[in-house]
Amino acid sequence: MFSGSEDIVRIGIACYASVGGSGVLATELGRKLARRGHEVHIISDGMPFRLSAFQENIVVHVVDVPSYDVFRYPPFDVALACKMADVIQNHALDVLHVHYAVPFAACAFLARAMSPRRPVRTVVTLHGTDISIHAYDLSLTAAIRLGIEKSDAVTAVSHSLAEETRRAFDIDRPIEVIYNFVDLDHYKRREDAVLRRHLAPNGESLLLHVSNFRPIKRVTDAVKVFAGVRRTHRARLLMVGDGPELARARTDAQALGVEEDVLFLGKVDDVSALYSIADVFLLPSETESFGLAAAEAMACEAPVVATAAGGLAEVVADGETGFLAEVGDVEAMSAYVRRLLDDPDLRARMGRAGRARVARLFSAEARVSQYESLYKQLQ
Ligand code: GMT
Repeated sequence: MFSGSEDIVRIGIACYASVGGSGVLATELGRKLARRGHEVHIISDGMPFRLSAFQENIVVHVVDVPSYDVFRYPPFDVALACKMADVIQNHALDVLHVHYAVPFAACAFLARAMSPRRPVRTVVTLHGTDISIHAYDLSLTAAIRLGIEKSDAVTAVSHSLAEETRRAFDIDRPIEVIYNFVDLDHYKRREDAVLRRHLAPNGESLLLHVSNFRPIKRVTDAVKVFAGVRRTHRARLLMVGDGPELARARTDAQALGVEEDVLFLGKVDDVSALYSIADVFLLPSETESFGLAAAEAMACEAPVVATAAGGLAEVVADGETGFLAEVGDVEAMSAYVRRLLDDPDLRARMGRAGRARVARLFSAEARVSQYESLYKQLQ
C-alpha cells in the first residue's frame, strides 16, 4: 500500500549522472513526476547535469564512496546499495526505480534486503548495453539475472531490447515495453538563420551526428557517409559529443580530405537548436536499443538516416521519417542522404512525419503516465 495521499507516490530514481541516454531519460522522468506532485529522490554517482537548479519535490542523493588504503577498488556498488537503503528508510519510499541494470538492479535487491521494515517495490528499466553487452559478460551475468528476477517489475525501452533480454536469460517473466520519450515543447523546430549562417557560411547543407563517440556508434562511418556526400554536394558535417573514437573520426576526416567541412563541436547539453537546423540527422550505430538522439532529431523535424539496428527500426519508420540501411553500408547511407539533400519536399515531408511519429509514440506525457500506472499497479 502506498503511503501518504492516495495518488502521491514517493519514488527513488537511481541512475548514472554522466551524460548518456539512460541518465537523461531517468532525470527527465524524475522532473516530470515531480511536476505531477510526486515526491522524487534521485540517487546517483554525481549531480545529474539537468538537475543543477532547485526543483520542487526533487531531492538529489549523491553516493559517498569511501576510500581506504586496503581497497584496491573503491566499493561503489556497496555504497550505492547503502545509500538506496538509507533513502528507502528515511524517506519512506514506495517505489525504487533503477535505470540501467549494472550495477543498479542488484544494488536495489541488496537495498531492499537491508530495509525489511519498509515494503518498497522495485522497478528495473533496461536501457541497452546493460543487456546487449553486459548480460553476456560472465563476470556480470549472474548479478544482472538476480536483479531482473527479483525486481517487482522490469521495463525495456523497446520491443527489440525486451526480446533480447528474454533470449539472453532464457526467461519468460513479463517485461513491459515503455518507449523512451521526448519533451515536444522543448524539442521542436525553431529556424535560426544566424546559427545556420555561422555553421554553413556558404549555403552548405548540414548533416548532424550526436553521440558519446563510443565504438558502438561507428562514428567513422558517419565521416565516411559524409565523404561520399561531399563528392557531389556542398555540405558540412556537425559532430556533437565526445568519447574514445573522436580522434579516429578526426584522422579519417583528414585521410578522406574532408576535414575542413567536419566540425567537431564537443559536448553540448541542449542540442535542440542544432537538430532544428540540420538537413539530415545521421546515426550509423552498430547497435542501439532505442536511439534517443534520433527521436529528438525527429521531434525537431530532421529526417534521419540510420542503421536498422535493434530498436532504431522501431523509432525511425523506414521510408517515412527517414531511411534505414544495413550496419556498415556507408554507400547506401550516402545515397539516402544525397536523395534527401536533392529533394527539399521529401525532407520537409519526412520531417513532419517524424514529429508526428514522436507525438504518437514517444511523447513525454503518455510515457510518464505509463510509468505512473505501473507504479500504482504495484500496490
Ligand atoms: O546502453 C548504453 O550504451 C548506455 C545508454 C546510455 O546511458 O546512453 O544508452 C542506451 O540507452 C539509451 C536510453 O534508453 C538508448 O537511447 C540507447 O539506444 C542505448 N544505447 C545502446 O543500446 C547502445
